[in-house]
Amino acid sequence: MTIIQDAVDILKSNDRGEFSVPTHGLYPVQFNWDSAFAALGYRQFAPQRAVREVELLLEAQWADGMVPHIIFRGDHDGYFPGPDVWSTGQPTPTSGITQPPVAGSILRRLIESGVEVEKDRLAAMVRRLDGWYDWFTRARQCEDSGAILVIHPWESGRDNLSDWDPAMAAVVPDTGLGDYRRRDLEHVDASQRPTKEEYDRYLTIVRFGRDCGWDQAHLGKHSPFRMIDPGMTAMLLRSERDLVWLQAQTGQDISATKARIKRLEDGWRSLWNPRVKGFTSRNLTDGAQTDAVSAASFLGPYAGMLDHLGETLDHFDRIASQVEYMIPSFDPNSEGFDPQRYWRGPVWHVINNRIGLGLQEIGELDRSERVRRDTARLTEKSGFSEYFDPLTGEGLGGKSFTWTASVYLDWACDQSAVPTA
Ligand code: 9WN
Repeated sequence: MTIIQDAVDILKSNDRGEFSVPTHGLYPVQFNWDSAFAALGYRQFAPQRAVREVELLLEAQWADGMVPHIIFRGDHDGYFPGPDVWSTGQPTPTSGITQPPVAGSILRRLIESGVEVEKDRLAAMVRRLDGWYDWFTRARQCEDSGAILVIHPWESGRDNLSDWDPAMAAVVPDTGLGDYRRRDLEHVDASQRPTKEEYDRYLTIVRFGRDCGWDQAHLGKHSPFRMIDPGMTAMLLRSERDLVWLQAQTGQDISATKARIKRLEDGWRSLWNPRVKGFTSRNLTDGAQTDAVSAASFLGPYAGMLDHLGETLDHFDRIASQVEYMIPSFDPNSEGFDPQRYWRGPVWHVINNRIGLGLQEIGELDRSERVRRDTARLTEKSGFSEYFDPLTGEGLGGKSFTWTASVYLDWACDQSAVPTA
């Protein structure tokens, strides 16, 4: 009971009224997919607060349909890069890129579990989701394959994944960046965060976006970093399927969504890498496919895609026999695996949650239970850290994390112990 109470307390302490912060200090702003996961947690004890979290996130939508990755609300002074660096010119300042679109899938979960939302209000949210997903087809979809690309590592939500290394090495750091003060290192040990070389390149890509006035179609074609991402492709595909459900609830037309789903299914299939026998990323600039499995390689079932399931589960079992806690963000057998550095190996509750749900839905119950139990054990051993070492279970990065608490409450812990609203 006390761990459950701790999770609730963390959500309450990171609540800023109508939006939540991922954690106090390190991330004092609203983040896109963090907010979606926050709603999962609020659902348990404040269902209407959960709805408002998703609604406010969607209200930051740009005129072109994009829902940005950061919305600078409230006191955001401690976050770098701030609104002046992004310089997007939005009425409420935002970053200029997006993040994995899990908000719609979580909105469906709210409604399906009985949270009541007035019909017109829900319909407005569903239209915004439709606009966002349609934006992906215009600004982030590969014309030939239908897969989804990211134009900045931050867009993927998996910032310093080893997959991005070759494409990042090709980004020539802007010589005019000058000295800048990284605020993240005031909160987290440098050994657990991206390096200075990576930050220089992150900021170089931001400058490129700013210099083209955040013309999203231009960025999709010319950003110095363009990686086709199985994570983004799978999460968008799942969101589109959940959008069909939401559109049906609100009497909206589903035909365009259905057509987009077909393209995305082809896109997911195009990421199959026969050398690795897994779904991997690809550099759009030179066509090179990444020869390593990452946690996103296991998102097929979540996206409703069962192609090459046997080979995918073989990788799952191999990795499961190598680590104490599933699922490392990057294959422990691959060069570039680092169990402590951010997205290069650590376990993240949110990714476990999505993969675990997918496995459960297709009846892979032993494997989904392994993921769920490992997620719970991590928190029961090391609390509500941002991410965890898959070998030792040590909690890493920021502490008192909103999405870690949410996933624990909504899915990982013994559900019969959670008090309902
Ligand atoms: C940059 C907030 C965000 C998450 C991302 C995670 C990390 C930001 C950062 O924190 O990214 O976007 O400053 O490192 O990688 O997934 O949404 O929790």
